[in-house]
Amino acid sequence: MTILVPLLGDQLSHSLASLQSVLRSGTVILIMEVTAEATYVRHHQKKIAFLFSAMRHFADELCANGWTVDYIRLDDSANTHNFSTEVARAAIRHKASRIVTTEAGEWRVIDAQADWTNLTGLPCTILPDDRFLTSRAEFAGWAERRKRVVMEDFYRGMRQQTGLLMTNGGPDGGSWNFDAENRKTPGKTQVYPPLPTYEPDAITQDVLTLVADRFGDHFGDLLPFAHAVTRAQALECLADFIDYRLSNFGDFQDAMIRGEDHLFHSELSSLINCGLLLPMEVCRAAETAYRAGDVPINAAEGFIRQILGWREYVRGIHWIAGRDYTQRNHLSAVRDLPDFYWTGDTDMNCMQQSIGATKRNAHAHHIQRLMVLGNFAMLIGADPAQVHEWYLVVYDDAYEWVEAPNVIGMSQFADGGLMGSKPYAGGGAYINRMSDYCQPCAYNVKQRTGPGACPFNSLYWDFLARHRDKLKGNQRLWRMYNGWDRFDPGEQVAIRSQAAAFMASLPGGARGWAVADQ
Ligand code: FAD
Ligand code: DLZ
Ligand code: SF4
Repeated sequence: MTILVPLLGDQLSHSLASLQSVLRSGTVILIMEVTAEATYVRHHQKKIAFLFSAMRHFADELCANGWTVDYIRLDDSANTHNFSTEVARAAIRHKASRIVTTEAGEWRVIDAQADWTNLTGLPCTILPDDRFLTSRAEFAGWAERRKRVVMEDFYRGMRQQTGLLMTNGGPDGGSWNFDAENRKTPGKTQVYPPLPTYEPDAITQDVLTLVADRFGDHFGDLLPFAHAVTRAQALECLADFIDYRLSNFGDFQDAMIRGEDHLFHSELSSLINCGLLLPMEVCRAAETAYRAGDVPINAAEGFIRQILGWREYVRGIHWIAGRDYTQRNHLSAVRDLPDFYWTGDTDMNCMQQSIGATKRNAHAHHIQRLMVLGNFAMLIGADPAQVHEWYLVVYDDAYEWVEAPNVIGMSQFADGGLMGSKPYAGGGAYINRMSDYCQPCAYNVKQRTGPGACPFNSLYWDFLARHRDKLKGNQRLWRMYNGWDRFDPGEQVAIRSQAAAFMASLPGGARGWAVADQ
């Protein structure tokens, strides 16, 4: 009798709970390429190629380590293209006596897993996903004990609990947070180290052909494809980041530069989120570089905070927020997301640069995601559910547990402040301060009204005015409302008319890129 271990595409860790709980003999690991996962939203072509190639390489590694793997390829003729029906088929094929699996990262798949006993008549053990540094229950317990679930409080607790960057019970460098040092703009002569690239091997080549054939009408550029797809390559990417980019990570964390897609970011999110890297090993690598004197504290702390703090925190929020989180719409925003989010066809240079990077790489860095793309969507009042779909489709690190809190919570304020204490709204001045996008733009960033005025400016003030009832009590916004109240009434009318005319001129939506049947 066989134990069947279904393993999902974002669970590619040799230390996975389900693998730890069974013996090699008498176990069959089931890995499934299924159309349902590639099309429940129509993921970026590079995202599908990356994941399928990583899954195939991981299956080979498992076999080399003595496991028996049943790998269902997308083009297998008997493939039923759905996790649950594939589990049922495999249970019969292998005469399984029970199922052991690791909990999925989103409600949709958790519900499917919960039905596997029903479907197969076999006992099914669902183990907690222990690749995070906090369990769901620990986070829920922590959150229950507070009035507000603030990331900074959570992060400090995590530093104490793990001992990361701690000496004698206190934070290394004498402070928990060095953000004040982390808002520099790189000079014109700044050199950006290239990312490691990987020539597609035979496995990846096969996957690229398959994706071009089956998903060639999905958003994004499939080629060139140079992504790491194995554990060994992922470790090389980590080492490369620590050696060449981490030391500048803190200083230029919020910068945006034309034509520079990566700057000093780690580009490790897709590798961590699919399981090829573990969050603790990544944090320890940064800490070790700091202790060796190779990187400054603001870099090591800034980076570790992203993983130990933000990544764990957003996952915790996802689970405590409940099943309807992606339907939340605190600001009652209903506009269709303009179709240039898919085509990049806009004369706003900041949007063009950020959408261009997204299309090329299935990646954009944090400030592009938050202060350009997300900010614009919130300012125009785009439907948060459509914004959520867009982010889930376009980024190769996007899974609902991490994407939804960042989009619905942090970026769109659609959860009314569960996650962030104020909306991340900004005008052109912010983008101009943090980037070199404005100088060649068709719009004038210094202008609020009139032909050629930067749309972010009027949209920003209009957003605040439009939502005054909901936002005026927010302590962190009183300065902005004071600013608005200081404009004379004629200027206020002109700003709001400018914003209204701009919004009326926006192109319609093109949801067909995100979901096939509407
Ligand atoms: P770095 O800048 O090098 O940061 C290091 C690591 O910290 C990242 O690899 C990531 O693991 C972690 N991290 C940093 N910020 C966050 C955060 N806010 N939430 C979770 N982890 C974080 N991240 C995703 O992994 N998947 C998503 O789908 C995703 N969607 C986002 C949507 C919006 C609107 C915003 C504002 C942010 C989103 N993020 C998401 C967070 C962040 O933008 C990406 O993690 C980051 O850009 C990945 O690039 P990097 O690996 O170079 O990150
Ligand atoms: C994103 C994705 C895609 C495109 N395809 C698959 C697949 O064919 N098989 C698979 O196991 N996983 C895939 N994934 C990742 C899953 O959607 C992810 O594991 C679930 O959403 C649970 O988080
Ligand atoms: Fe973006 Fe406005 Fe700057 Fe143009 S001027 S790049 S639209 S912020």
